[in-house]
Amino acid sequence: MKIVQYDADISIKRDLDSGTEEQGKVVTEIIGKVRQEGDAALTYFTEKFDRAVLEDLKVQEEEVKQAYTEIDEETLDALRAAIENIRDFHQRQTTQSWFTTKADGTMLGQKITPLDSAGLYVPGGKAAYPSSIMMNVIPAQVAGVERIVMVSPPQPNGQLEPVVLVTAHELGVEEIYKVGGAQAIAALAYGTETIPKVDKITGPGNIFVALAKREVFGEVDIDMIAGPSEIVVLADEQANIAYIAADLLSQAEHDELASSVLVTESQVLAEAVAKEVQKQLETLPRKEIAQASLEQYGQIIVTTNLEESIKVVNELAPEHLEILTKEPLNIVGKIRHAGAIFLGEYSSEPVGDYFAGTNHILPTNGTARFSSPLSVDDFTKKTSIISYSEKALVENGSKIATIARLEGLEAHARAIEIRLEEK
Ligand code: HSO
Ligand code: ZN
Repeated sequence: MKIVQYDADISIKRDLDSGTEEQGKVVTEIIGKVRQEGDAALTYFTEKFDRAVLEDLKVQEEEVKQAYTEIDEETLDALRAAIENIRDFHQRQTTQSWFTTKADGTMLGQKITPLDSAGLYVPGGKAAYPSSIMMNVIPAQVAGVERIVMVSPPQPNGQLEPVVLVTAHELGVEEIYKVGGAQAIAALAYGTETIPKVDKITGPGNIFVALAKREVFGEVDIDMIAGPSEIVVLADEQANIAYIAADLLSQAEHDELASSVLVTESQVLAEAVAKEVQKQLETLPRKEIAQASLEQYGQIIVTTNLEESIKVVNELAPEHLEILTKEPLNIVGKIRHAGAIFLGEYSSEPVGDYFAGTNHILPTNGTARFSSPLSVDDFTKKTSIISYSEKALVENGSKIATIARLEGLEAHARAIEIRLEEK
């Protein structure tokens, strides 16, 4: 990893793939065909792109039963424990509707309603992470979303990954369709004979999925388009070198575009971590990916003191921040921009990726400046409630009419005044 002295020009922003014109055209065509032909188009594209010939798009109970035979007890135990923790954490995020009254009899309020339905996209193959299924499904369930649907591209034998089916079943998701790519997004957005449309689509996917989500946005809501993973470790001279290296590698292995950064005021620590990363890298199965990520986006930034390190972290606004200093709690209050903050040497980032209960779908690429982790809020909406009393309208009616006429909207003014005349 390269070691650089801090200068004001640092960034972990990356130019992310926003797709070529050609890919955009392909996606528009796929969406058009699904809208016109429904299920027939889904079957056609699944054969073309996934090489799977399907009789039924919907996953049947026997397939779920079969999937259980391929998952061992230990795995099941771990998945169940993670689900419990994630549910527990998200249950604390629920907000209540509220009402307020004034002396003149006015009542105002905000009513919280869950979305009616949500659709989760689960990528195929190795990228079908059970943890990401949990992180999308649980906040929707806690919010009270009644209908939760999953879509995922089948393997050529027409099956979904067993771990996807088992995780879905453990979560209580029963409506699963074997369809992926832009065609799956189109089906969720517009509906087909088999797949009824949903109100919101979430979940990660390849560039075709991302482009399709952008294109259907407005017809339905979508989540943020997540970028590659990022970790920033803020450490002082006493931090454990091997732990820092291991944590930097844990996110570098995600993607060649992932970004792992150490910020420290200790030159000695900086050099030791650079060496240790190299050593630990050698034995990693995903060495090539991690190495490419570190070469392009890995950095060790050396600052002059802790205050400057904190400033750097806020400028980077990372998805994940680990604070490995003597008193991490003293620093939290000074961090303004980060998706998730991990305190102390036992809070390694994978604890949050899988198990602690917090959501691992977090703002990336500097968007922690203005965005939050995926949460129960993302699956609810608010409705304003207004109840004015006669007294309140009589007292305030002329002010309302004045503003209406200021805007040149006479009918607005009269709608108020017609109620005042009789008084
Ligand atoms: N670190 C990723 C989430 C994840 N890690 C899923 C492992 N599986 C989010 O940036
Ligand atoms: Zn991760």
